Amino acid sequence: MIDKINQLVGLIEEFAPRTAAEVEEFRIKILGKKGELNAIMEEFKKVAPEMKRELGQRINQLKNLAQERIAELKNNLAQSASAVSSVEDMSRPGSCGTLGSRHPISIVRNEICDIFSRLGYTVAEGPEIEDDWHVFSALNFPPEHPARDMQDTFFIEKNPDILLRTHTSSIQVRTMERQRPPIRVVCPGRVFRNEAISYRAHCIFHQVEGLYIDENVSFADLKQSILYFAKEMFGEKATIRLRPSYFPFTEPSAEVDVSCNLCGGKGCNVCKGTGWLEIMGCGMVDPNVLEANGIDSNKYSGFAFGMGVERIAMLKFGVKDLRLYFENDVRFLRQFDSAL
Ligand code: 2U9
Repeated sequence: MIDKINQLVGLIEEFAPRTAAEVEEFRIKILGKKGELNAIMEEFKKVAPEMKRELGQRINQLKNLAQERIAELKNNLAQSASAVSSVEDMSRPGSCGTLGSRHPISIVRNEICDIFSRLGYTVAEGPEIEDDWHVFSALNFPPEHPARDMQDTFFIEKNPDILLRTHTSSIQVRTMERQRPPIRVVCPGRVFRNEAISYRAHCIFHQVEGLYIDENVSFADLKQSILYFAKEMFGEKATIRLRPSYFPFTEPSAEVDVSCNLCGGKGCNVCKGTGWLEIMGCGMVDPNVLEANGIDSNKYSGFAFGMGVERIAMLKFGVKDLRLYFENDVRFLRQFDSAL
């Protein structure tokens, strides 16, 4: 009997099944009603009393070993089965990371550039750290102009000729350096001004400016281009009005208002009862600017315009506080998914 027990211990220890079915078959063979263990128990009844104690312990050990080994084998096979199926099941749907949404400023900047692209404009970009010539002098700013003041512009302390651009007009200046007319370009980018931060002002904001230079470009061309832009951006019903203004780089200059798309021009709290919303500035390029950039002002004329992207996005999406654009709170950003 002791030989039979030792033989079964060896069998259990060496058993190496490949499937759960083989384990179950083995369990029945050892622990089942008609299995090896019960056969031993039958024989045990006939054992002499002085042998019972030692043999009883050996049988118990055999039973525990069989139960533990079978449980262990079942568990191992179940684990490797799930690992294999997750690697091999190529039909399982892929896991998809959560998608972000485009920032409202990017959405509106792209839309502005797309609208002017449809009128034949190309898009140009340029450096954020600029020099005095490209930001001020080439644009007809006199040396004593207040925009050059430290109160308005961020200068590099060691070299006051180097500064953060206050408008993207410097890109148009760089375009004129490389390209002869006809020039038709829109210039998006970040600009920097020494402003206190509030719901309606920030020291960093985004602009898109445009420049069109060719022979016989007129104020009528400017007005019609801006009207096309307004209708594309705010809807077919949009109309515009121009109010006289002043910029060093354009003459004549104007501020552009679009009819309020909320009240349809009747007057509401968004347009402060006027029926109009200011969207941009524009004008005919000052002949001094053309000449400073090597373009013959007797042969060529041009118009330019500039707008703040935050302002257009505020009007389009009804954003009331400009600081929201810079906080990157996902609850704010997620609202623009559908605008993609
Ligand atoms: C060149 C010549 C002329 C660009 C222009 C404006 C009018 C304008 C403001 C709108 C709101 C800036 O973001 S804002 O504060 N811009 O009103 N910008 S004309 O004129 C140019 C540019 C380049 C060579």
